[in-house]
Amino acid sequence: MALVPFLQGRTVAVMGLGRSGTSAARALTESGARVLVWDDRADARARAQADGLFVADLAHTDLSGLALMVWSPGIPHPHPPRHPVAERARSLGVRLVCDVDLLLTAARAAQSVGITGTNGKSTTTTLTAHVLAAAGRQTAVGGNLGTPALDLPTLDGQGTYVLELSSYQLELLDRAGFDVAVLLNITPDHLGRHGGLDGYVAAKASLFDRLRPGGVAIVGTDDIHGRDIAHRLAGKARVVPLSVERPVGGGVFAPDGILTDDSEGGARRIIDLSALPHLPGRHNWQNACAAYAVARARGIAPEDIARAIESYPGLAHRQELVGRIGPVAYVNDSKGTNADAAEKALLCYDNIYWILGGQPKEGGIDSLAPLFPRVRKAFLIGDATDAFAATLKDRVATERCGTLDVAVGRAHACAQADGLPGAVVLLSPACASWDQFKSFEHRGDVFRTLVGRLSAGGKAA
Ligand code: UMA
Repeated sequence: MALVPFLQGRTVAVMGLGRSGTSAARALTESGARVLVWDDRADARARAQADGLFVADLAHTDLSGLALMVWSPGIPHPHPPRHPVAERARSLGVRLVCDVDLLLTAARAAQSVGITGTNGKSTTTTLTAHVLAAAGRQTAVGGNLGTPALDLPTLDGQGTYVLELSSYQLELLDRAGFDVAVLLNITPDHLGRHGGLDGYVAAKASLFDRLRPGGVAIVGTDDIHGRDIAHRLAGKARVVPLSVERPVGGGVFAPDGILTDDSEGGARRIIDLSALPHLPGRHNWQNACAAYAVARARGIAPEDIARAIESYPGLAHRQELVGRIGPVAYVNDSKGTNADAAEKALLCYDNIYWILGGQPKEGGIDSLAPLFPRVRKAFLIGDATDAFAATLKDRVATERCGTLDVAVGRAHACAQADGLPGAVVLLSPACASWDQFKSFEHRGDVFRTLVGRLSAGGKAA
């Protein structure tokens, strides 16, 4: 746990008692602050009270003398529906910050890398941390990824925080500074929360307002927003542009899968990414370019970075290769909870035995139609079955399987019978998991177990 000594003896409020709020309340209490907590849910308040925290209704309690309010990133605040506690805090001049701001304000001596973007944040964050750690650097990795910032250790000047940052967290930064800031890409997301696309882009771009003097801005330039931001930063900070569509002068790029570094005068081929099983697909080439650029900015030699990228084990539930039986690969992409994410996986393979379905998302899978020719057969599960069957009708052979165990068994049987080269049984559901599972992690774990049983010669269902 990181301590926040600058708030010792001060009164601090914590709004929201999920992962980040609970972690912040613990760290602040440990740091000697007087902590008031609140959550709009009664069960969360009851848990906090049982844990010995001081629960106070922040909409009505006296907030005078409050040093700041730690706001949980997931609670909407500036845009409708406006949150009454945020309104009240602002009217009283109380700063709203998230846990990341407290961590980086408290641990100023440490180096910090902030990574954002609509897609690819988690892979880039873990890959970056893997490369730094492989080079013997002390690192702590967390943020939006799952480990709340204040659950990380306090690092000194030798250490580096590698933090995945959501647009929600970026809006709640005040004094945090970054030595390296990465923006991977921007496509429309969370628009309601940010009052539209402009608000979302502004939240993402605000990361670069927090660059420390001498800091490095690493910017994906394959979308118009990234190109604009890189253009605006030119001359104000050292900018390393990234692309997986074309060579970019002064940047790091991999349009053909060969990671090439032109950031230090003269293009230099570093590593062939197309052969790496744990970083499949063009989107992962961009993640690798970003991690490479961060590591170079931290002074790690290109050869060492290349070796570390090669040894990256990949992230669970994101195109995770969980088994091979005969000619067939079994890939767990349970994190593919919407069509955009599933598209990334479908693009990587031919001869796909596709397991999909669950709790449907708006828009369904219509946008994936151009990729349907890659699918040999679709195996449908969960609540989305009827809707997806209608979309796939007359375009892809489909089986209604109901549950994941049945789908894995059927997909396995079909793939093995066909024996096609490069065949993949792919769980990339394009749906949330909550109709049949606790979480996408749970769904992916079940898939892994079922494939394990098949590998051992058993049956999935
Ligand atoms: N709550 C209220 N009032 C409200 C809404 C919520 O009191 O009006 C309370 C809830 O009852 C709950 C708490 O707020 O107790 C939840 O807070 P939260 O939504 O910020 O969730 P945390 O559990 O603290 O998790 C947050 C991030 N969640 C979000 O930003 C939605 C996690 O990112 C992050 O891993 C975690 O902090 C640790 O840093 C998740 C996420 O979905 C992965 N992020 C979004 C994304 O990636 O798209 C941005």
